[in-house]
Amino acid sequence: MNSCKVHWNDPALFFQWHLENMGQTEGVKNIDVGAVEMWLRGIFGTGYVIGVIDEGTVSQHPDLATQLVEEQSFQTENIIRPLTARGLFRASLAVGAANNDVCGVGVAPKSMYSSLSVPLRSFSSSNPSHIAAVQRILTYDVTLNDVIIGPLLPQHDIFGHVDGFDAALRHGVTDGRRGKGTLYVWPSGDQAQMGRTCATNGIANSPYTITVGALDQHGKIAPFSEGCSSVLVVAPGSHLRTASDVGWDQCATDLSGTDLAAAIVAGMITGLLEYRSDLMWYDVIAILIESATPTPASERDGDWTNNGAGWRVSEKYGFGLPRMGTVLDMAQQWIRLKNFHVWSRSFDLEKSIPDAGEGMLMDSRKLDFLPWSCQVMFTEIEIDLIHPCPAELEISLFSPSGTKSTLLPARTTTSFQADHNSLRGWNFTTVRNYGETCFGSWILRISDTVASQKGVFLGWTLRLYWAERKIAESEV
Ligand SMILES: [Ca+2]
Ligand SMILES: [Ca+2]
Repeated sequence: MNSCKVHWNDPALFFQWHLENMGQTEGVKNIDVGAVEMWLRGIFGTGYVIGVIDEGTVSQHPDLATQLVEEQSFQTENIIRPLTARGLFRASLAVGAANNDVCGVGVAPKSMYSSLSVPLRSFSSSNPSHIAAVQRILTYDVTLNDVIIGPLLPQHDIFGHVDGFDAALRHGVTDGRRGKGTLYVWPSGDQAQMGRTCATNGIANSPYTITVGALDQHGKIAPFSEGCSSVLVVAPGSHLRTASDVGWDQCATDLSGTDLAAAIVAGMITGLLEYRSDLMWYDVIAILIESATPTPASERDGDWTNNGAGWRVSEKYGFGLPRMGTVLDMAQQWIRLKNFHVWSRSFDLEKSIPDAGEGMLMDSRKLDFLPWSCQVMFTEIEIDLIHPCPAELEISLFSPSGTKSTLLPARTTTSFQADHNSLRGWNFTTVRNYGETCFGSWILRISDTVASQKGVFLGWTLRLYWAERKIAESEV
């Protein structure tokens, strides 16, 4: 670590390349979140609490024990001790204690964390008490837990598309953080090599979550990191070093996961909130998007496109890597967005989907009653269809500006749970239309890519989320 600038004695700090990458682990300089830049401005996340969803994250480790807010934690009674330490990794990457001569440092070492425990390994979406447990922790102490880090989940195809999670997240962004909105930071998922994508993860697909993919120390996407049209940003999430309960004062090394990248982003967010406590949840998202940039390695690897508003975006990398120097510079000038709107319209039609054909197109027609000032933040599509094998389907959305979002790629059947024979009320979100005009025709395309099994399309709902942008007085 740059000892000329930061005088902390934590022995692993030097190796925590995600905080400041100088090539110390053979990575590429500046592939980091610029944490030192933030600390040098006197910002450490002071006064904020990050809720960590896991099977329990209470530890006597010195980097964690001092950071826990027990009264804002929720412990499930039947979990005595976590069998996995992932929640501890996440907590220490976000808020691990600094300058205690132990292990490393969190991105926001003066933020605190709460432990929101839920049985993850046994989770079943057909068990109402499991659903209720997740709904409860998503909004537990919602006015006090400012940021929530989501976990990796088994069988996440099913997990998100459950009635009730959307309502819980909406409650969090409406009432959380005393009306400014809880920030939900969610991993995109770690099973890309098994053909999975976050398109089928309903919570990662919510417009109310910040979906994060994982970078390696060279700035390339980690091979396990799932992509989809709702990935917002990427952060370091491969070969990391941080505190856990491997030993009283030890560091765990060589850790990887999109949930760890999400934890790092959560620490960045409390730093941003310390600097600008007045920001609404959607201001935070807009600042992350606008400050993120493609890494040099991603330029050779990504599927970057320019959207209609000139923002570069990729399904693997989202808008790229945000770094705290730029985030704080932008926050200093930021004029708060106002009047967050959700506009929606449903289109019902019962129509069989052509089997193995070109696909069917549905057109929203001109939305000429929307205000001209409407600039999209997120686009959400709710799909209602029945098909014996939804994995044969590919669903894409084309914005009025012509930007394509693959809402659901055609996949191998193994990536879908066997008991899915419909997509009834499934929501897909794309962030790829950020800044584009709402105005014009939105075209949905559904293709059945494999001959034999056929389905029926019942209807869709288009939801546009946007906020009004006030023009700076200096620009008038
Ligand atoms: Ca430490
Ligand atoms: Ca078919």
